Amino acid sequence: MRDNSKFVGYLFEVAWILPSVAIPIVLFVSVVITAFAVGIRVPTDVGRVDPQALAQTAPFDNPGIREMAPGVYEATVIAQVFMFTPNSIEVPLGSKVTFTLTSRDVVHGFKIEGTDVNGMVVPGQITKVTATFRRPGEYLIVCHEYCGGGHQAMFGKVIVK
Ligand SMILES: [Cu+2]
Repeated sequence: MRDNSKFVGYLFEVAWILPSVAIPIVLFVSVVITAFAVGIRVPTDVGRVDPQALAQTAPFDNPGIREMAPGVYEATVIAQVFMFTPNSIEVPLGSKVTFTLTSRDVVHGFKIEGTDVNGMVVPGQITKVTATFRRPGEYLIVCHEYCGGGHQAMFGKVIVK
């Protein structure tokens, strides 16, 4: 009687140990498969750039705003601790602006208040986000990925006139 209950206890232990070993293995294998076999990419993966060579790589060698067509702009912005370059972008009312972003150092965020622009800026990756500014005023750009001790001071603005 006593031996039998020990055996049942052993079965219960095995019944818990097997899944607790198997589940992490299944998770690890699925991460490896999705990373290498399925080719999972970061969102808005539009290209890569060497973060050490931004000064020599277009368009990041010349950050700023460019008019591509009437009312259509392209803004090249570099994020780094703890600033955006350029820090202030001015466009006319109704402009459609595509932001081409990358980071010089660590992961940053790029959120423009009052728009649906909300991107991650990853070193080595190019991020593109687009917004149309239909309301005049100042739109705050904030870094919303914690990037270090001065993170709360990392912001910029879009001025729409
Ligand atoms: Cu930040």
